[in-house]
Amino acid sequence: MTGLLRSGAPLPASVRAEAGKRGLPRVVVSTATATAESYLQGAHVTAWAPAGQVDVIWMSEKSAFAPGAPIRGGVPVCFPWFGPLPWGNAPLHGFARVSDWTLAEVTEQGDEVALVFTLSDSEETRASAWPHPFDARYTVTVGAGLTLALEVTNTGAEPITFAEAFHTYLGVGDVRDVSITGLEQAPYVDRLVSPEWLEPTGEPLTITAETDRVYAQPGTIAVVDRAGARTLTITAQGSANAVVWNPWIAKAAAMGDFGDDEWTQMVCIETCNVLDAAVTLAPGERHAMVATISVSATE
Ligand code: TA6
Repeated sequence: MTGLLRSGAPLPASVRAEAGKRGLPRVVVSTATATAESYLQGAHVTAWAPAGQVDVIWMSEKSAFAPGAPIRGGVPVCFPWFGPLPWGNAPLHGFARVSDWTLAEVTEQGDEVALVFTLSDSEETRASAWPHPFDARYTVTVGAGLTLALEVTNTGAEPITFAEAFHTYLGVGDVRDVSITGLEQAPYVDRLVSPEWLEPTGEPLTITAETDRVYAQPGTIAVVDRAGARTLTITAQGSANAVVWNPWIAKAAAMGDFGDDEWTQMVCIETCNVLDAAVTLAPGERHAMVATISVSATE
């Protein structure tokens, strides 16, 4: 899998390119501080484990890894829309996560490795439900933390508006024994009930049923994973929302690429700009959304 890097430059010793599942190309990072992997399809991170930790990123055993189909688990990059579109046969959560990104740069900085993926408008995207010129640059920095940075530039002559999300699947010991803090003061939409914004709950979120909520202006979010004896913390910049999702029993059973019993091992904490926080860029403008995930022992 040489030549994966657009420039043709050799990869650092800590990074290898290989054929991943179902032959889809991926890059694998192995350093003293962490291991990680990302597929070029969707620039989709499918693994990240700091040294001494079990994987923080959850993957379904049933993910299809089919060309052009969403990978179940990991960090889907949702762009330029979130969720289903009310019109057209558009893929759920946008075309970015089912597109082939280019691995433009790989750099080692101390004990971190930065992978830079790029995606721009193409004949295919211009024929989609969102036919606008754009450049997207997605930097995945692998170290004792995982930093995801999506920069979108409006390369056209008209304003563009888009939604975006890191649809991050986090692995937990048992989602029924998890407490999620940082959302106590955030208004939210319960997408299972209605589109109206509800008052903040004032307390940590626990998962006791199918959960699909959009929060406005969340703080730093912490997933206290008691069964996994660790806390996963997500800090964000350039993001107005967070989504919390767990399919619970029935929805997990209804998804062909999701094991019936897997729902207890994951929770999605999605750093995003969605609903009325969709991003509008004037021609030439750029917007960055950044999320950093870190792991600590649970007090
Ligand atoms: O972000 C939550 C959500 O929109 C849920 O409503 C459910 O549709 C889920 O995403 C689907 O996730 P997927 O990885 O299949 O796109």
